[in-house]
Amino acid sequence: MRVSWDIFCSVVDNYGDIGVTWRLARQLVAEQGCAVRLWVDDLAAFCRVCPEADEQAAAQLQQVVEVRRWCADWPPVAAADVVIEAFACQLPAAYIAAMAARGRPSLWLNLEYLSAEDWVGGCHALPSLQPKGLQKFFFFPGFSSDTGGLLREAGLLERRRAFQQDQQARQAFLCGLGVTPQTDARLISLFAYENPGLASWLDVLATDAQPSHLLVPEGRIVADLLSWLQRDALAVGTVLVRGSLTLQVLPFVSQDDYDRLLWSCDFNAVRGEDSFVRAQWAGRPLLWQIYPQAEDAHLDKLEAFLALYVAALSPAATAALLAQWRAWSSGAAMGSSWQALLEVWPELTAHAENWCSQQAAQTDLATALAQFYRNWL
Ligand code: TRH
Repeated sequence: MRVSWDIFCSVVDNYGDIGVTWRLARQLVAEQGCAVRLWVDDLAAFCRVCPEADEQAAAQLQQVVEVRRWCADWPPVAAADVVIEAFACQLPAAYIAAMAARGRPSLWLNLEYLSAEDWVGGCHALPSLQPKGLQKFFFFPGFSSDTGGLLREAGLLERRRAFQQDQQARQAFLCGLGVTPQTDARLISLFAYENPGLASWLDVLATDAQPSHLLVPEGRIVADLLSWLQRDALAVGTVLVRGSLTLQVLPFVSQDDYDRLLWSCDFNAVRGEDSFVRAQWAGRPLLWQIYPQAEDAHLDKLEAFLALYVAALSPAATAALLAQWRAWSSGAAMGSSWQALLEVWPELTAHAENWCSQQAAQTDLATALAQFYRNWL
């Protein structure tokens, strides 16, 4: 009998909640042989990361994952062997009752947001007693061996490296997106929240000696791009040139194509949680815009990750990277930190690959979850 999993995803905003749970669901099916239902309360968000999905369907099978619309009117369903409430979303009361009513109650896991903070290792896998004999555990993804690790599909890095070594594959992929960069252009992807610092970065790219080609998936940062361009609109696919800088807005693509986009670029600006992890697996220098939280709580998380990420860098590369990431996450001017970064570019490029290999030595999150269930039995 296949182990059954129910994953509950309530979309708070953006695409990280659905992005993480969809990726995890696919991996549990493909690699752990599980039967997975993914309950999503916002199918429009799901359709962004899985464009072939049907926004209207109450139930659909996508890549062998049963995707169910999670609506207030909860249907009576049997509870699964393992239940994941993603990011502390509230399970339906009737479903909790069904978990407890099983011969052997379901294993209940709260999958937490990713953080590099020290306390995470101490809280990972801690139980919390629930009524009716149920046990809930807190499962923390993370960067160290005392956490649940990161989402990483089997063979991902081998596929990524093969793609990066195959110039034709890269060219064909980019061409399919309507992107034909100049041969000497630095290719940069930009997935970001609104950021007043963008204009200063674009200024410096436009006057740089080396050409850059900036690819911007449709989304929140486009308004800042338009204001720098002094335009009202920019259709997807249109190519604009300002000095050394070529700009292009791209369509929002499937998760797998977004991976290929990250693999194709020399530098990736990413945000939130899932794209941040994917940029690390791309093995290329990256810039992270952390999801902003009330009272600047996100800045501690940023510093915690930076402390890990710069540990093996030279003082010059450390200074350049810290300055750039801190500036980007606070909306400050980016010109001088970008210039400093260019000075240490080869070191950062090598470091991105080393960091990727170091992180890949950890057990991945889906495997860790499946192991946790087996040990719990
Ligand atoms: O969309 P986000 O800003 O999500 C955020 C974070 O997860 C944050 O922690 C959370 O609190 C908040 O949502 C509610 O960034 P993130 O996490 O990178 O998610 C984006 C997803 O979209 C990711 O799975 C990659 C995917 N994606 C595509 O599939 N195609 C695309 O073209 C792009 C640009 C992204």
